[in-house]
Parts: sequence; C-alpha cells; structure tokens
Amino acid sequence: MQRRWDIFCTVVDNFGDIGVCWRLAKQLTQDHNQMVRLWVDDLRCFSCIAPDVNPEIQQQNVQAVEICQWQKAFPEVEPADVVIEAFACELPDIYIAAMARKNKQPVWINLDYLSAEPWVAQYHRLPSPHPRFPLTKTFFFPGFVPGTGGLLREKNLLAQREVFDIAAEQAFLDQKGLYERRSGEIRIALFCYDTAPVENLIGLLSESSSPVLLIVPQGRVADRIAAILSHVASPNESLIKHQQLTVQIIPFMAQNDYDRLLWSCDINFVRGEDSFVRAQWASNPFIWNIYPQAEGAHWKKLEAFLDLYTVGMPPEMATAVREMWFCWNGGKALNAPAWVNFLALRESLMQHNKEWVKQLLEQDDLVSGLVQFVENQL
Ligand code: TRH
Repeated sequence: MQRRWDIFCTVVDNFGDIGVCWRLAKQLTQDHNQMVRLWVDDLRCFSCIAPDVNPEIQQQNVQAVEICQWQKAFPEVEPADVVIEAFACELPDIYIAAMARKNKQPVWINLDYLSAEPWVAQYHRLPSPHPRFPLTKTFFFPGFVPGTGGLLREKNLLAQREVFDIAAEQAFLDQKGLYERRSGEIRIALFCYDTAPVENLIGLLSESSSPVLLIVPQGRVADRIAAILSHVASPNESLIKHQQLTVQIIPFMAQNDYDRLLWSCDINFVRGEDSFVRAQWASNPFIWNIYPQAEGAHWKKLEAFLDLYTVGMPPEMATAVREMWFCWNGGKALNAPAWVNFLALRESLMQHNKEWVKQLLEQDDLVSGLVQFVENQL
C-alpha cells in the first residue's frame, strides 16, 4: 500500500548520513512506490553525492522524492504515516506534538548505524515509549545476519552488477573521463579518512611490480597525495605519475556512478558505512577504513565484522585480510608484506566475496524489511 514517509537527516559530518538517507528515500519510491519527503539540514553536502539537488532551493522534487531543507524554525506540517529519524537525530518538537495529535499514531522509527556486533539482533525492533506523548519509537538496526534489519540493496542492483561486462566498463570509463586500462594494470579506488596511512600506500604502489592506477575523489586525501607527490606534480594536476603509480583525482560522482566505479576497480578502499556496503555488493576485493570513534570503540566493530566475513576463508587468507585491514586502520604500520599478501589473494577473494554476497542475500534488504514492518503496524 502506498504510504507517506518523512525521513529526517542531520549531516553530522562526511557523506554517510545523507548517503544512507538518500538511498533509503530512492528505494522507497522506486522499488516500493512510496511517497517520500526527505528533510535534510545540509543541502550542499547532499548535492555532492546527488548532483540533481540544487543547494539553493529549499523545497524541490528530485527522482520523485520531495526534498526539503530542514531549518531550525520548523514549519507546521502534517506528519506522514511513517516517520524515520535517521541515526538518532532529534525530531523538531513542533513535529512530535503534531504526531501526537494525529488520530492514528504514525509509525516512528529510529534507523541506527550499521554494526556487525552480536548485540544488534537483540536490540533490533525494540520499542521505546515516548516519556510525554502517547507515541512509540522503534529502533531499527541494519545488519549482516538474520534477525537484524539487513542492508540497503536496490531490487535490480545485483542484476545490473551481473551485466556490467568489459564493454559496459569501457563505456563507463569513457563517460567519466577515467584513464584507459593498460595491460597488467591494477586499478584501485581510494576512499578513506585522513587518518589512513596514505603515505605508506603511495610508497608501496609506486614500487609495485605492475602498473597501478589509483583513482581518488577530490578532497583532503587527494590533496595529501598531491602534496606527497609534489616533487613530480605541479599544483592542481589531476593526473600524477610516479614510477609504477598513476594517480587520477576525480570529482565526486553521483551514487549510481560510484557503484560503477567500484565494479570497475580491482581493489576498493572504502570507509564509513555506505561505501563499505556498496563494496560488498560489488564483490571485488575491498579494504575497509572504519569511522574512528572515541576511545577506540571502532576496533570492536571492525573485529565483529571480520569475525563474520572471514568465516569459510582458508586460514592464510583470513590472516592476510585481517593484517591488511589492521594496518590500514592504524593498528600498526602498513608494510610491504601486508599489501603484497593481500594483493596476491585477489582472485580467491573475489570468489569468497561472491559467496559472502550469497550469504547476505539470505536476508531481506533493509527497505523491504522496513516496509513489511510498517504494514504490520498500520
Ligand atoms: O562519508 P562517510 O565517511 O560517512 C560516515 C559514515 O557513515 C560514518 O559511519 C558516520 O558516522 C559518519 O559518516 C557521520 O562514508 P560513507 O558511509 O561511505 O558515505 C559516503 C557516501 O558518499 C556514500 O553514500 C557513497 C557516496 N559517494 C558518492 O556518491 N560518490 C563518490 O564519488 C564517493 C567517493 C562517495
């Protein structure tokens, strides 16, 4: 049944908050024919991953989603049938009061961050009554195993991935002005935090036995790489060559194009939450830079994912993956054996990742699960 949904998103930092909310909004409209209004407090950040969004316009329709700038002075609006509060962002008081006045209580969901930790299945779908109003909020936790909320996955995503062959890749590279594939080349997409050991990686790739193309989105990490290689590059150059390494700095892409970039690279360095999930759907070998948290809380999260992901890997493969990920997240210095051992496993990691995707497919995708949950409530 077609319902009205309000999704609320505050951009804390980076692109992950809006990245997840935008994907959720698109899937609700495109895959489930729902009516979605998306409230976002930072349209400029939003427009980096959705070029159709005009940051100057406070209310606009993009890909059948109504996008509204979420400002401090919140207007009086009729609350939707379903209200999603992303990552515990606080809903405006005036909106909560309007929800409480409705004859039929809206379904109110807090969509939380993704984690592979075992407690997630216990907390998923727990209700939390509001202290003052006759309203109940339900906690929805994405996750990797049955009993959690699942992962964001468009209905046609894996079919599109399947038909992305050499010709489709070539067309994509041409369209995006990406460097042509050279024979024997290793093609890498790099999306990471400032804290990742980029200097070490640049050193290792420059001395690689095969040519390497490193594709980096514009931003602080790209600036850092340009600075590291300033002896061979002039400022603002988007193509930098040093020994075996070619670095191509590119503008941010729309989410659909970014998927294709991940499909066309041999190794994907990804980060945070959403690009990390997209790398899994891509099936190519990937290295995760987890979002660093205070007091090292992220290490537990990283371990929890590795515990699930490495099941079924031969021991030497599991060790190589753990070692490379540990180094990349600053557990110890990134060294040549860690990189070379990981690289040597490319083919078998691809096979493992295909099995991993099959395992993930045993769960419903997050949006189908949400829609089902809502229908049972209303
Ligand atoms: O930007 P992030 O570091 O976001 C983070 C995480 O979500 C983290 O968990 C959260 O706490 C923090 O934000 C506030 O990484 P993430 O999650 O991968 O989000 C990036 C989004 O940007 C994702 O939707 C993919 C998209 N993207 C593009 O659309 N085009 C691009 O060119 C690139 C590089 C990314």
